[in-house]
Amino acid sequence: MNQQVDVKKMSPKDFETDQEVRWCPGCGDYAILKGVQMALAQTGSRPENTVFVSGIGCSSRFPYYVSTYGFHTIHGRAPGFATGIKLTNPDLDVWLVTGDGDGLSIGGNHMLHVLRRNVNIQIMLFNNEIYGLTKGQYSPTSKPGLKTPSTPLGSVDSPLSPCMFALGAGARFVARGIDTGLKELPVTLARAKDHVGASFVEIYQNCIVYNDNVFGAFTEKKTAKDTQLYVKHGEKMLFGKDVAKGLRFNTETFALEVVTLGENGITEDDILVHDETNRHMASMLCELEAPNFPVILGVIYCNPKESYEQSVHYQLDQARQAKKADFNALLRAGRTWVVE
Ligand SMILES: Cc1ncc(C[n+]2csc(CCOP(=O)(O)OP(=O)(O)O)c2C)c(N)n1
Ligand code: SF4
Repeated sequence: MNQQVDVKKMSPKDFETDQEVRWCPGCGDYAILKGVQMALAQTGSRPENTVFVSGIGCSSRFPYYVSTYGFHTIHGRAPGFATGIKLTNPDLDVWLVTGDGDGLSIGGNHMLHVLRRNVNIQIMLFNNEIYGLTKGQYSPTSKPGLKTPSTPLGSVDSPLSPCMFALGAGARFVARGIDTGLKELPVTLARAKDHVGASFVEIYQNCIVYNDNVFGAFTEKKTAKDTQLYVKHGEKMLFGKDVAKGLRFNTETFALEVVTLGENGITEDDILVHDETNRHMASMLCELEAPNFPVILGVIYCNPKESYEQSVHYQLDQARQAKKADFNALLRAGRTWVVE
């Protein structure tokens, strides 16, 4: 007879480990860790069913600090490991942790393919616009002009937008959060976990040592309401201290613009409603930058389709059903040689 066993309700503390945390005091990674532990508890995750996979970097030390299974793998290659884990055991909940250097420079190619294939995993890309672990070289997301040991005269590179990259690669779930946004981040991560297919979440993370306050233009608490817009499906894209500003689509410039309610005849009817299934809208939202626009946070795009491992296992099942396996026939098939 089957015995009913009570499953213990997990709290964020249950996902803590006894490992010595090796991040600098004040690093944004601490807050993200907390946000992830909150999300795991909220979504009823089970440690024995959850795996964290990372590459190399400060952010990639993450698996040591969550009490689940974990793999600290090789530079930029976490997507390959995560794909293998998910394919062999689709019941596991797989999270991938990477940095802007790990995931978009050395691992850019791997990131592209895990998104294009739509492997059902959660990808968190901690964007601090710098290589933290290797002591502050510029990264693919660094702002032009940034002076670092590898760009002593200032970077002349055009930076990459992680969310635009994800959309371009075919991602069906694209979201954004901030390390300190502990009210919203667990909600966004819970949505990522629910999504079937690759979910890409860019998290702005402050590296206090090598790129401190690089996101200050929109993370300052005092001005956050005027510089951040947390989008929700089906809701008007309004923001600002008095919720009097909003985003409107300008049909002449074919672009989004910030308007103020009550000015020049603007009413709530002019303000766009967020439709997370609209890819065109998502790409316009991802491109908005401070200080002229609010930075868009939350679930920007969500439009599920069959995941990679679902397609692979379906194909295998079909192949198994279509043919009767005959091991002896297989052994005798083709040419054989007799060694004398
Ligand atoms: C093959 C290889 N090349 C280079 C390095 C050196 N390296 C270690 S971490 C890292 C980048 C880390 O930057 P990022 O991914 O942005 O993570 P952060 O440390 O900022 O969290 C590099 C280049 C390495 N370990 N292995
Ligand atoms: S170097 Fe930067 S990213 Fe790395 S632990 Fe220190 S503050 Fe965090």
